[in-house]
Amino acid sequence: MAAERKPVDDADDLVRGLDDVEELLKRIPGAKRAVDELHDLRSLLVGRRAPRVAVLGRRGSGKSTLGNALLGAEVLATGAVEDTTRTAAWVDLTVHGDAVRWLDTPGLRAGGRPGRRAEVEAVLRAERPDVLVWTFKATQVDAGVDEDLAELVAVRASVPVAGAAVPVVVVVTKVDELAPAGRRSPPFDDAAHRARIDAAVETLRAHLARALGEAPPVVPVCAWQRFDGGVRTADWRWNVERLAAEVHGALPLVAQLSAARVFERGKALRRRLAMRFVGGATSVSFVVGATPLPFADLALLLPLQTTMLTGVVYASGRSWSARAASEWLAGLGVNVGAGMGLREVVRAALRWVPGVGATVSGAVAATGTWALGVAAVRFFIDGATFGEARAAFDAAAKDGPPEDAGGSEG
Ligand SMILES: Nc1nc2c(ncn2[C@@H]2O[C@H](COP(=O)(O)OP(=O)(O)OP(=O)(O)O)[C@@H](O)[C@H]2O)c(=O)[nH]1
Ligand SMILES: [Mg+2]
Repeated sequence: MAAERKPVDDADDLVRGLDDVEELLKRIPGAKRAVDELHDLRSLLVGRRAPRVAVLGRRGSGKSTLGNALLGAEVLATGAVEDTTRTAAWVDLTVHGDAVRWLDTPGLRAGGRPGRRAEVEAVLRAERPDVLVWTFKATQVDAGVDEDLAELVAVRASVPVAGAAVPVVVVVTKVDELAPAGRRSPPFDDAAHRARIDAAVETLRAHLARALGEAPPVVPVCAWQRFDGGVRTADWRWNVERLAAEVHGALPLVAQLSAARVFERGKALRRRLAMRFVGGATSVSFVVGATPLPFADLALLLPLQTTMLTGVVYASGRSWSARAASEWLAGLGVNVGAGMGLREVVRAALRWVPGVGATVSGAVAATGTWALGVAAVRFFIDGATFGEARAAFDAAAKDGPPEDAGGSEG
């Protein structure tokens, strides 16, 4: 388990390498953006931790089912009888080889349980969630909603402020129940049904704007799945990708890599995060490569490219080692010796980029990083073959990175 959570084989080495890059960047006037980018990549990979997601809402509104839908596994108890979840406690869940900390709460507004909100607030105060996910049943977005909204405002206010109030993502659950009779399963492309879903979202948006004075994302979903003995036998999930994207977007950088892995319908997120590593490493490589000696040399590109490749592989949901890296490069046709560390492997790959000698220019450094990153994304994220990844490398090495390869895009 501990080994699984380590970002790379030789994490200490990598951190020292990134420190060296930062030292260099700090001596270069005008490299502030590159320093920020480097910090972001570092937070994403080296600083990575499990996301903390808290799900709240009325009894029986589908909170536990929603957790199972996002994670794609039967990890939380659900039930037709209201009040299935009885206690609020953070739990560590392991799904798809990564960890997430989840707070599944008992329904608020439980008649006869006036102390329940205080319990939930105490748990939220003790450990701050990264995001509050608040569920409203599709058939309950209007009548009686004021009480839910008052609870949302009060509970959110109980979460310690960290720079800003904790972000909220609002979910309209069980949208299948809005369907005209007899058409309840996805894809919900019936126009009348879609109009009802849109109307429920708009109604809730208006209430939220009034109660919160801001406009959190509101995502309609169907979350229902059936598992028999741990095996999924029915899947009515609809729009869960959107929800995964909204929750992911609300997370701090340090929680984004694990979240992209644990959200089962998160393929688009995984690709975007992988490209963020590639774009960020490319733009920092440019600055490093453009710096005249004696400060910069090829070795400084290695921690950057190692961070990038490790980030791409992790985003794809796999784990990574020097051995896996050399096997991958060998598969692409790069000659790497057996038993090399990850940095040596990356160094070997770099020699393969046209124009790389003892020193490199900014453009060559950026191109080498970009081409390696693009090949890794094609292979690990898109599932391309070695031949296709090699072709992507060659094309990227020929064309160089696009103008806007810089990382901080959404
Ligand atoms: N048709 C349909 N049923 C759903 C959906 N989501 C949840 N349910 C059902 O609604 C019931 C309650 O779901 P839970 O996930 O247990 O709700 P909860 O909010 O966790 O409930 P408590 O823990 O009791 O507060 C269960 O029977 C679920 O199968 C959905 O999207 N569609
Ligand atoms: Mg529950």
